[in-house]
Amino acid sequence: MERSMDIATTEALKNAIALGVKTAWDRYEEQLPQCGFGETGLCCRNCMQGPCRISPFDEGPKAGVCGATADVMVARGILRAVAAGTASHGGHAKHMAHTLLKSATGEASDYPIKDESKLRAVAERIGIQTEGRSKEEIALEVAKKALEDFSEKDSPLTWAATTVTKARVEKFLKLGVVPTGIDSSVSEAMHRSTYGVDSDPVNLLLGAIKCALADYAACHMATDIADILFGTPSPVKSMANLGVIKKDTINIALHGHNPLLSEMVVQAAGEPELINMAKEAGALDGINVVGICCTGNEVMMRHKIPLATSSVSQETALLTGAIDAMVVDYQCVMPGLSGISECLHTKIITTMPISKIPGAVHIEFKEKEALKVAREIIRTAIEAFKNRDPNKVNIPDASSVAFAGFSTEAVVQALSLLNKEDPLKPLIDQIVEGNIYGVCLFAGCNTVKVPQDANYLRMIQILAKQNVLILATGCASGAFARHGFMTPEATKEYAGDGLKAVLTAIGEAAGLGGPLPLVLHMGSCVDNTRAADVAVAVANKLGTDLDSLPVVASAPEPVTEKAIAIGTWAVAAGLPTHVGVVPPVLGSRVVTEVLTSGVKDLLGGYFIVETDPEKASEKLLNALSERRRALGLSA
Ligand code: BF8
Repeated sequence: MERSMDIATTEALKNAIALGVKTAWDRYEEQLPQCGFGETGLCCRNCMQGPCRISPFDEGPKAGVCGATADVMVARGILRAVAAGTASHGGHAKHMAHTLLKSATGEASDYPIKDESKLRAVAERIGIQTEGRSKEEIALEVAKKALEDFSEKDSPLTWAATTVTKARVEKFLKLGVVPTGIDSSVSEAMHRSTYGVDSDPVNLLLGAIKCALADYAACHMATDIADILFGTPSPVKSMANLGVIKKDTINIALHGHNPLLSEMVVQAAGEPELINMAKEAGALDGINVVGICCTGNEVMMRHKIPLATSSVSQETALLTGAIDAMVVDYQCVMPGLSGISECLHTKIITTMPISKIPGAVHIEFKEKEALKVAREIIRTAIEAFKNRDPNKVNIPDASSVAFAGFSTEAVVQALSLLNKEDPLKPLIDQIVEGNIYGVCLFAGCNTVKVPQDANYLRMIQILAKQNVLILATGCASGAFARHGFMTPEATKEYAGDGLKAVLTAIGEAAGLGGPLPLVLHMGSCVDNTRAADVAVAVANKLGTDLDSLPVVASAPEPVTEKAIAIGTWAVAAGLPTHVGVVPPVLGSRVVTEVLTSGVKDLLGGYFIVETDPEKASEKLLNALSERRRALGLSA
């Protein structure tokens, strides 16, 4: 099978052969054939009487030692995956909340509040008095309220209850799936899925929905606080793909998720003293910071930092031989990076106490001296550069322009150019008239199981032609960015006439002299909540709920447990949600049926599992058409 649709990635993978190292694709091939029990969710290791496996065929065991059936095993597996995703986003959000608290009390002076109007908007939304108060006073209360959302409360999570429609909250209350703590939801999920607790598959799936709503709250909180501390993104022009790595510079790749670290490295990399030090070491063009995965999206949105690569191809950045330091925090950082760095001069720098890699240098990140740590990281990169072997440098000459920075606020701002008093009206009008047939949010990862980007590329071409407005986050953004889909030129080439007219009208009103890009880059994976905010605002304005809007979501090449958590909350929010890789659920008819259809009656959203990108596009278009018809719009 082809590994990637991207020429730069394909080119860089040739360096792996020259260097004699393995990448994710090689390791995947060594794993084949993968375990059928695991693939279908029919393997349980939740106790030491196991592992137990259930035969999908007539012959063979139909229950584990404890009596757990296929339905129980699969439902428990999904719940645990959602819990792991929620723990990850929760850890990220809690880290942000603690830093906001320290910023407010003056204990973390490297983190001043950059966006006071966002702080005030968030505070007002969650019921905190803002009038006549300093930003530090407000921030302190916002941070405390955020931290309260982690343990068990006697009321719904603030960051969930204040950010979805009222009708959704009522629905969640009725179903008993309202989370009252982010961390406590994770612990409840682990409790109810352990040996001999919840053995009702439908109840377990309701547990997964409850935990996923805690994930949503964590994601929203992470985005809110990132904007408060670092500024709410607005449109910027940047570049994407391996060609952004430069030969004559110190190249520092920022990889992971939390902007607390990457913001500091970007800031320190601009300091004249360090730039001079880099030049003295022989890097004539100074210091070049590039991004990978979600932290890459964060710094791209706020600082135009180019995105080198993402997700499954993260190792290719090292294969260029020109990355001097890869600085990581947590999540989606492959342990395999370390093996590749061993035969290069590259330093992998871990920074978080909970995320270390053997073979890496550990420079621990501390909020109280964040800039100092960032400077040390840069000095380490400069030292590493001195050992760079020019014979091993081979940077693919491929990169694309990519516009990013479409936060909710930026989208509303762009729409306000068409109608200052009522910015959402033009969006709603265009949906009603059919110039925008619907909206699709692309999210999630790249996987070894699909030629990298293949599903994204096919689906966007079909959907955009049918006038579907495309939003993207996470590594979906990376996929579209490196193939040039985040440009006005892509709008001209691929958008249907209606969509092209709308994007052109907004782009021209914004003084771009042409259309907005075909794909609106809304940020990292936690920033999926930015897209949710736009949908909630439209639903509130129309006095309706999310499950009646022509909005769908797609993760065409998903990988992580975080993607499962996000997909589950997208379904809970009422969205038809496509996944392009079959999750480990096929071993249970009940779970498969509930997730792909039964849940629709309860929440309006449901999963569409479809590995063929053309059929997936068709199914998403059908879902949009069903909603348009129900609203009395042309379908
Ligand atoms: O959180 S899209 S591979 S980087 S999980 Fe990871 Fe998937 Fe990328 Fe960001 Ni999201």
